[in-house]
Amino acid sequence: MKQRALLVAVRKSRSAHSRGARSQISDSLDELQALAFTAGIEVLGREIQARSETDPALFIGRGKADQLQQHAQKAAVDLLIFDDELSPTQQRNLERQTGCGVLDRTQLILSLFAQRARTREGKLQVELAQLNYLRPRLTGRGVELSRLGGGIGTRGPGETKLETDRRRIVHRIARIRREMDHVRAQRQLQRERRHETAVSTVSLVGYTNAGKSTLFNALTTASVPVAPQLFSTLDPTLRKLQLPSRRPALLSDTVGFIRKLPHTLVTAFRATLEEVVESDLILHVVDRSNPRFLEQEEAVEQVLEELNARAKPILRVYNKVDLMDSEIALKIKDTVAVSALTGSGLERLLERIDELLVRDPLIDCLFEFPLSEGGALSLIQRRGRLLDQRVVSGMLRVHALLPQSVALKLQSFRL
Ligand SMILES: Nc1nc2c(ncn2[C@@H]2O[C@H](COP(=O)(O)OP(=O)(O)OP(=O)(O)O)[C@@H](O)[C@H]2O)c(=O)[nH]1
Ligand SMILES: [Mg+2]
Repeated sequence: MKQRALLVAVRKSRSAHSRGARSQISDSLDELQALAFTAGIEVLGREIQARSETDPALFIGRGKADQLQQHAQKAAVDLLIFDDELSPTQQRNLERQTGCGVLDRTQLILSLFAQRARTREGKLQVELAQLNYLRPRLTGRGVELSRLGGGIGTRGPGETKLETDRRRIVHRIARIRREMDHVRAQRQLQRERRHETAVSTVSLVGYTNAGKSTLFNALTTASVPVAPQLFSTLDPTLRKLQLPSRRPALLSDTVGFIRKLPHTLVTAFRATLEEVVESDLILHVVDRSNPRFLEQEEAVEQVLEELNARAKPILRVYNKVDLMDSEIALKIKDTVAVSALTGSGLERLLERIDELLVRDPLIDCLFEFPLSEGGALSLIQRRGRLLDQRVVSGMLRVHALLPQSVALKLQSFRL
């Protein structure tokens, strides 16, 4: 049977009168509702409480919690879903106070990911995120149960079990980490091999539902599943991209981002997301027809920042322009406007990708090394062309022609 839920949010009353805060909350709740829907949960309504601060024990006010409890009883609500992350204590207190199951946005996203993961790697990553989320929460409960179990120092029956649970989690986390390290090493190896064969890689990133997979299919004639749902893609896929210049390139499709993406997920999906960070070009796909596209862009940029990928060449691709007024679509500058669905703009996009993929061009560089820096010189000899070397006032001065990637490694010695 479908679970029935109410969505709950707190609006900081300091900003109660600003229309911005109101519409921001309602957008965020729209999205939470979409997440719930995707997870197969029926949403019956929303409750927004204005407060100056969230309550440390209940997140919302006690009166509001009582009201929710009555409401839940009348309407047979099973679940309360909070739009912000709850502390373990708040979650427990709320469950006790209202008699409903309580979830926060992070947990909802985590369980959605768990439902979606298909490959072994995807499943491991989600499990890792869940365990990391659970761990501090178990400890919190342990403290409380040990108090129930008697005086300080005595071991309550609950505590023993929790200790074993906790230890089991720690072990499992360590094991998954080892397996993921293995996966990462393998991917790294594959990337290096691609690097050697001078195949450029291009990654699609973007807000969930922006149309990444549709664009991926349109550009590569692959058939990755596409759906009007959040997080339809979790596992990365790689396909050959046919560029106008006929240079070899690979395109990768991957998991979408969302506002308030749980940090544990970003960390857990590192192996997948490294593909993005290490690609030669990032295509940031934006659903330009969404009235909230600017905020979505910003959320994606924040994640890229977290991944240290902001310095990469990024091309913004405004998608779904078929849904827009053609006047406005024409005014879009500095980005490529496309419709992955109708195919309009795709030729121009491929040309732009080609222009931006200057695969590791050679750079003329002048360096100054301390004489002890022998490794740098041998790197230059292996990977570039040494034009001149001489000692100038106790330092080794080197003139060389180097691929950009190598030059970057020695950046701190550049003159
Ligand atoms: N009208 C229109 N719809 C599009 C376009 N591109 C994608 N869509 C639709 O947008 C929805 C989401 O597309 P996907 O390609 O699954 O989006 P995604 O970014 O891969 O989403 P996730 O993998 O869930 O993060 C689907 O219903 C697509 O048919 C477009 O250019 N125009
Ligand atoms: Mg997708």
